[in-house]
Amino acid sequence: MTVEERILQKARELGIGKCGIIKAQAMLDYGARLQERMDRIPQGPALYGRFRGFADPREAFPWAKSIIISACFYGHYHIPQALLPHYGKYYLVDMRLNPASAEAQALRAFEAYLHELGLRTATEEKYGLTALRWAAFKAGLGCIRQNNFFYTEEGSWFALNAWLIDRELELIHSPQVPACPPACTCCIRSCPTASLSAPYTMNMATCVSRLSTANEVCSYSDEINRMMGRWIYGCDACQNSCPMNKGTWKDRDRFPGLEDLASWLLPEQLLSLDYEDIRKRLSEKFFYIQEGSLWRWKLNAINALVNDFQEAAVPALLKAQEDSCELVREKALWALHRIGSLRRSSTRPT
Ligand code: B12
Ligand code: SF4
Ligand code: SF4
Repeated sequence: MTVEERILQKARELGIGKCGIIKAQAMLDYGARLQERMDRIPQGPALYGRFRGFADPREAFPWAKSIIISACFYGHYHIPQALLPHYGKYYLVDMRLNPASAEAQALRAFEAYLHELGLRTATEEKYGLTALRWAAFKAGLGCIRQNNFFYTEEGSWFALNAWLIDRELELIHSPQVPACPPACTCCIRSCPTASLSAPYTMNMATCVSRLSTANEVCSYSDEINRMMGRWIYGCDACQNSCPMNKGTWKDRDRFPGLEDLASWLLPEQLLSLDYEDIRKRLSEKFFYIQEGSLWRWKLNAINALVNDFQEAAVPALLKAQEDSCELVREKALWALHRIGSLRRSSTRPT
C-alpha cells in the first residue's frame, strides 16, 4: 500500500468524509482567482490582499511540499429550530476548538497518524494556512459552485481542514458532482445585501457573516440593519436557497453542548445577559466576536427583534436602554422608535 493509500484509509477509518493530497505548487492558481476578486470588488486589495499568502504557503513554511486536505460533513447535526433564522449552521456546530466533537477528535487522531508516518505537519484550525475551498477543489474532492461554496455530491455542508506536509505526495480524486443548473441564480437572488453580486463574485465587506461578527466600534445604517434581517451570527442564505443543497441536511446527531446553549442564543435572552455572562458562555465557541466587542451580540439581537417586529421585545429593549455600552443604548432607543412606528403604520386605517 502506498503512503497516500494509507493516509486515505486512515481518514476513512476515522469517519473523515473526504481526503485528498495536492502538491504545494497546485495552489498557485488560487492567486489568479484572488486577483480577479480584488479587481471586481471596491477596495479589493485592502480587503483581500491579506489572503495572498494562501497561494503559496511555502513562503511561510519553506519545508512544505504537499497539502493534505479533508472535508468533514457537518450536515448530520440537529439544529434547534428557533436558531435557524439567526445563525449560520457552521458556527453552531463548529468543530474548531471543541475537543468534544466527533470531528475534532477524528482530526486530532488523523494528525497523530500523520506524525506516526514520520511526516512533519503544520495546520491552523481557525483560519487555515491556505485557501481551503481551492485546495479541496484541486484535490478533486468536489466542485466550487457559483456561490463560491465547495460542494460534494452531499451538498455544501462541509468544514475543510488542511495540513502542510514535508513530503511530495499526491492523491487526486475524480468528483461526481453535476454542474449548477443552467441559468440558476437562486443564490444571488437570496443574498440579503447583494454581497454575492454575480457568479463567483462576493464582497466580504458587505457579507452578513462579516457584518454580524465585526469588531469595529460602529453601528450600521438603517438600510444595512434592514438587510441583515434576523441574522445574529453568520448567514446561510446563499446555501439554503441552492437547489444543490435540497434534502442534504440530515438532522441525525446532537452536537455536544448545543442544546444547553440554545436558549441563551435567542435574541431576547441575549439582551438579558450581562457582558461577563456573554464572555463566559459564548466567547470561546463564537470567537469571531472578540471579548472587547461583546456589545456586537446585543446590537445584532436588537436588530433581529426589530426586523422580526417583536412587540413582546419592548420590555427587553427598555432594559437595554440602561446598558453600560452607549452603542447598545442608542440602538435600543432606535429599536423602540422603529417598533413604535411599525405598530402605527400597521394599525393605520386604509
Ligand atoms: C475569509 C473567510 C471568510 C470571510 C470572507 C469570505 C470569502 N468568501 O472570501 C467571511 C467572514 C465573510 C466568511 C464568511 C463565511 N464563511 Co468563511 N472563510 C474565510 C477563509 C478564512 C478564507 C476564504 C478566502 O480565501 N477568501 C478569498 C476569496 C477570493 O475566496 P472565495 O470567496 O472563497 O472564492 C473561492 C471560489 O469562488 C473560487 N473561484 C473564484 N472564481 C472562480 C471561478 C471558477 C470557475 C471556479 C470553479 C472557482 C472560482 O476562488 C476562491 C477559492 O477559494 C476560509 C478558510 C480558508 N482558509 O480557506 C473560510 C471558509 C471559506 N468559510 C467557510 C464558511 C462555512 C463560511 C460561512 C458560511 C459561515 C456562515 N455560516 O456565516 C460564511 C459564508 C460567506 C460566503 N458567502 O463565502 C468555509 C466554507 C466551506 C465550504 N463548504 O465552502 C471555509 C472554507 C472555512 C472552513 N474551514 O471550512 N468567511
Ligand atoms: S453568506 Fe449571506 S450575505 Fe454572505 S454572500 Fe451568502 S447570502 Fe450573501
Ligand atoms: S443556487 Fe444555483 S447558481 Fe447558485 S450555487 Fe446553487 S445551483 Fe449554482
